[in-house]
Amino acid sequence: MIQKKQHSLLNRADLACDVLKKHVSQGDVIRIISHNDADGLSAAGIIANAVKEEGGRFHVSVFPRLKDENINQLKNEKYELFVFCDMGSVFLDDINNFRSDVIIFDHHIPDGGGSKEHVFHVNPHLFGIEGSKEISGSGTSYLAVRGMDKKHLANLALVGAFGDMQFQNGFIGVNSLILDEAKEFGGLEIHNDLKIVSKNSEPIYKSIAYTLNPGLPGLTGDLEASIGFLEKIGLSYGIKFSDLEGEEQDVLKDELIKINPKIFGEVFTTPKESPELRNLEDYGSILDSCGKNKKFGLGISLCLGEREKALDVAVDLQNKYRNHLTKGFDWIRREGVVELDNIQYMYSEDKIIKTLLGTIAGVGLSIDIFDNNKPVIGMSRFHDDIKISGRTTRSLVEAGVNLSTALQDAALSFGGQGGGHDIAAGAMIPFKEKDNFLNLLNEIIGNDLGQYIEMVNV
Ligand SMILES: [Mn+2]
Repeated sequence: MIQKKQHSLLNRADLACDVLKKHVSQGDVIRIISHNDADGLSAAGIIANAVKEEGGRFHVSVFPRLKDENINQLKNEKYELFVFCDMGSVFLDDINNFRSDVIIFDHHIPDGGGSKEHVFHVNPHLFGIEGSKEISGSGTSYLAVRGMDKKHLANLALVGAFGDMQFQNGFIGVNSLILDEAKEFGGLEIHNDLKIVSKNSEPIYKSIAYTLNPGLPGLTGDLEASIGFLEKIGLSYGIKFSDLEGEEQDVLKDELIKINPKIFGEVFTTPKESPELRNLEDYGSILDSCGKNKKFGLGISLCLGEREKALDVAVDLQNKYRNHLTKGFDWIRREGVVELDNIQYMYSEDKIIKTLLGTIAGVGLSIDIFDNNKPVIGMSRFHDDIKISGRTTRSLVEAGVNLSTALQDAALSFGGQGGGHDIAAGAMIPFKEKDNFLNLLNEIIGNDLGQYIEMVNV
């Protein structure tokens, strides 16, 4: 059933749809601006597909983060319609000053303030809908092209939702509406199966070792352990999961469920798609690799249906990333973390590991390579600064830990800055304050937990 607030969002999207259609029919080149992650690339892909199918033209630019200078430059470009995807809501004030029509499809919390007549702001938060769980940037973009008879693009909207980690034991809110349309118009199928990655395209030992969500303790990030595990249960490790006999698949299923029951659940596939992209989560991870490697055009091409060579290149990028991550896990298993009373931290100057510390921290907590009773802090040096990525567990958050405020407070004390979410946050501090920062953070987390510990001691 569609709720009233969802109706209001859909109505706003329909307005945007009319604007988009008008400019395409006038022959205007549609200027698309989007974010570099899986959600942003899917969002841009949805709009680009719709424009292309209507015989229109577009020009896409992708940014890791929208900056003032980007906005200023865009403002001076001579286009009749700008479409911002998965970003833009916090720049509403500046975007109001654009001379042409603008559509914003975003799901991040807006800055407040209204939009001028020529700015069409489509954002779930404007209608009381939670944009971090109920709809992604690509979902928001999709809502506008539904009205152009483009419901076959619903799959791509879910690719973005997966990329944004909006699937938590199911899709809710507007995402479930999009899911229904993907089943009806996009050929999407759902069945219960093992949630290991690249089942149709990689040998099983890689499918297992490269599975990050849900994590498999003892196997995730460890190719050798995966080979050993498969040999022990009598399966040949070098063939694809999809090529195993039914009975063999059942053996593997039973053994993996013993390690983590969450490894069995709903899997979303488009059977007619290329093997590498058949699973929507795999599709999202390939787009993510394109984004991380700044191959934005490649990501958009995939969304537009290009396969063969483009797909080979994208899969190579994904493999490169997976290789790096495996090396990162080898590194942390070998080196271990430094333990303080209330936090544990790792530090690297390696140029590859530096970029992976957030993922290693988050996934590491789910596969028991860290002490689950302390937040994990990743630190890496960038010139005279240290970049910090912190991750903790849901149960520590419930016990009082808030990494966002802890990292922010500790960083501000030493001339840095920080923030994020209670469970995952980041900061930047001057290099020379490394030890002072760690001591203060250790104290803050101790205080966060203090009340809880006293209660337990009583
Ligand atoms: Mn997003």
